[in-house]
Amino acid sequence: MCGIIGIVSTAPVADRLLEGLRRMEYRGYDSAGVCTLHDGALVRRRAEGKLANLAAELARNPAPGTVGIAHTRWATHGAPTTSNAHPHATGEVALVHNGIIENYKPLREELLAEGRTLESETDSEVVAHLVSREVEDGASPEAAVAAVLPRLRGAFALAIAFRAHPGLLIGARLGSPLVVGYADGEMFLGSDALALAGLTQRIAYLEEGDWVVVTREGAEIRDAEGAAVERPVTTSGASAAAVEKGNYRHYMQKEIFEQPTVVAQTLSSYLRPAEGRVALPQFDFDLSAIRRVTIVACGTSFYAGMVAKYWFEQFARVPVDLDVASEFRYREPVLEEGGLALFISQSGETADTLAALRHCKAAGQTIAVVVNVPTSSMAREADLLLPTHAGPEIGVASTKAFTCQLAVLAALAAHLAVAKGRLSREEEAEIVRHLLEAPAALNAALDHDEDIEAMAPLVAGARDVLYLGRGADYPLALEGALKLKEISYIHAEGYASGEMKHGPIALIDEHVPVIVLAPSGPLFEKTVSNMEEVRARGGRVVLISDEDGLAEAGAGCLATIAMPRVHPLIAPLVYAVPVQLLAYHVACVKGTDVDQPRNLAKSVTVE
Ligand code: HGA
Repeated sequence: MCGIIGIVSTAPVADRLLEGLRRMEYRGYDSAGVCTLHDGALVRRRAEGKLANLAAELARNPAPGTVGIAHTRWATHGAPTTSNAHPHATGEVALVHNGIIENYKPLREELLAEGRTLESETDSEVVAHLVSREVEDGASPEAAVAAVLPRLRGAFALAIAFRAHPGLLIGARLGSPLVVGYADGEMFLGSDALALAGLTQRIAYLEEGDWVVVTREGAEIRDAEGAAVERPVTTSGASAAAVEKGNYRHYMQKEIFEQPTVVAQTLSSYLRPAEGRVALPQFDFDLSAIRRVTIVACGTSFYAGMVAKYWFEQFARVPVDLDVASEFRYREPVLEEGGLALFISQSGETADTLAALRHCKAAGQTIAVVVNVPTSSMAREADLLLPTHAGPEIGVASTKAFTCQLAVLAALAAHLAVAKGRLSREEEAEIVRHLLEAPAALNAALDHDEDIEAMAPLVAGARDVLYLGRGADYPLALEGALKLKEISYIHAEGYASGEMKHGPIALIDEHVPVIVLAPSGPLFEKTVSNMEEVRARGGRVVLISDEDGLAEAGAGCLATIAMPRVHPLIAPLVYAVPVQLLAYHVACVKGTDVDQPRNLAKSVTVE
């Protein structure tokens, strides 16, 4: 989603603002802009499209100044044009915004009725004018912001610069994340610690409703009531190096190949191999008393949750409800006492998921979160924080975060099962043993990269693709289809193998590749029968299976992809690799923008 950065310094800021935007470009890339304060004026530079266009604009028309704000946009209101790009400015105020001002229409009417001219179609611009109006009427920057914030409904992270006050910026957050960065003689605002990696590691996280006045000397933070508050300054581990592509062509490719390492890293904080035990971080409630689990997430995280539903029910015999976050609150879910509500999100800031979390919290549920950013809003609001240790995920299409989520969820399922008395010590040790095999199995799966690259052209020409899987591999079929849609723009659907005959089979012809995920095991024969139903209708099958599966059913397929033979528990982690690689190589064949696919953005902080 939109990325925000602000710097108050004594040295020129434009280059560093641009550098910060580069680290955040994965969040949004339809336009970008910078505004600095120089010689008593606001100097604004904006450009449509990728950040390179803004860099070129700044090369042509530099933005001098030692104080400034910048933004990379993922449009919600108004087309991705230069005039809709942030910063939005009046003569007095310039502002960048992440979020949605839900009541912008009446505010806009009010401003227009006063004869003010608004230049953009965005919701954000009204905030610049509201603040500006106060300043023009003689209010100080602090008083202007304090007067305007209570009038805004919706979600916002804001950074505001004032023409007549060149030594300060004001930031505010409600619903969208904003951090304050501390350094000697200069201060920063940013959407997250990663945005400020390379500038500072000393970070304070604003709480909901906080706003902050930032000067070169420091920050004065106030809460929603205007009372001065302290927010702890922590040392962020985010490093600029972690946001480099290394020798890889794309972030997504790098992140796919990081999976053995980061899954091992994640597992190491949940498993005690020597004792054959699963261990969770500290928490303060009785896991054995949990009677129902409600899992809520979006996108790829939702599919991780879907795999977890299989595991929780199979191992712990606890009933699981599963919802996409954007639907959850609005269907008035029944949340019984003694329920654990589990939220899964790479960023920990996903607006729909965060709103669902708060809904469950208000309803008295115990809150657990699986997030990749341990300082995120979800992490801070949870009773049980289960971090993944995937490192920064920059590719918009999630890969390593997904497999790390699965690793954590498998550990949680086992732990819950032990707490519930459903798993003996021996069975727990057995699960630990299988989970520990995952990193090596992921490596073995990655060894087939070249085979997958070689067969990608067979899929790249298709208009539609079906993915089939059964049991805990069914969510993988959904995830495979999502990955392909996201980065290659080919229409793809995932189905439970047995469901195909109830409708989607009508789509089958020789032009629709059908990707079948079928590790050998108890469900293999059934899936192969569904595959035969496809073939009997002229359909072309790509079978992803292990040696035994391919020996039994590989003949006559359009292509086969060999996977290591693994225990069914870790099959969803391992089979994530070929569907990720297939989507990746198909996108490369098609020449699409793998890391910044059209219309998408990472860390979806708007509802
Ligand atoms: N509503 C603003 C900001 C969008 C945003 O935060 N996206 O993540 C706009 O459309 O410019």
